[in-house]
Amino acid sequence: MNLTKHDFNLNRSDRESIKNQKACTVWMSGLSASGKSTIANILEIKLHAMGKHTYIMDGDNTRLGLNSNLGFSDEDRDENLRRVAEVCKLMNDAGLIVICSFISPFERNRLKAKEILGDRFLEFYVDADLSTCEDRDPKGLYKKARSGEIKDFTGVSSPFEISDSAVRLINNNYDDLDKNVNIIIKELKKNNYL
Ligand code: ADX
Repeated sequence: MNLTKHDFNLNRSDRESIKNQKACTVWMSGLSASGKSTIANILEIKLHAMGKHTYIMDGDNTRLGLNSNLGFSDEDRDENLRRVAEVCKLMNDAGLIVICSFISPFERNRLKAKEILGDRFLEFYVDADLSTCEDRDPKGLYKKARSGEIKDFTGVSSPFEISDSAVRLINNNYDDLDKNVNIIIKELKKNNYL
């Protein structure tokens, strides 16, 4: 390929040290409307209040920009998540704590992200019942998927493979949100990221 990695003088730990933090990627998988982005939002507010420099990567947002050429076929989801993981790697290299909210439906997607991010990858599965997600249906997408207006919709016409290796966050009720954010913070502490 005629490419050689260039090593610059400053590295991740230099960048981390001026921020007094340790970079990692909190990766949340789960059905659409399971609460991933809501948890990401609360988590970011808490980490920010602790003086940590964070960034949220979210499915809808990245698909409106970086990944606007991708749809929801299995291959496009693979590419969507590969690119996202590479961006997380860059942000970790920049010293940031990244919070990801992506359906990431296939085991191979999470394994690939882990392969790209190494031991800085912390995986969580936001577990809300399909019926709960469908009742919430904040964007009306489940309704469209059931009527056939949207194809390949996760949980309806496209599969979701539950992760065995992730920390499970049961998120069926409003009351679960704070509890789940605290579980993530506990995991971050346990792994010496906080
Ligand atoms: S992933 O499968 O590639 O990880 P991602 O998290 O980026 O998905 O995007 C999911 C978001 O796209 C959903 O929250 C929903 O708002 C929207 N969306 C639109 N079409 C679909 C679809 N067919 N399946 C799942 N989500 C969809």
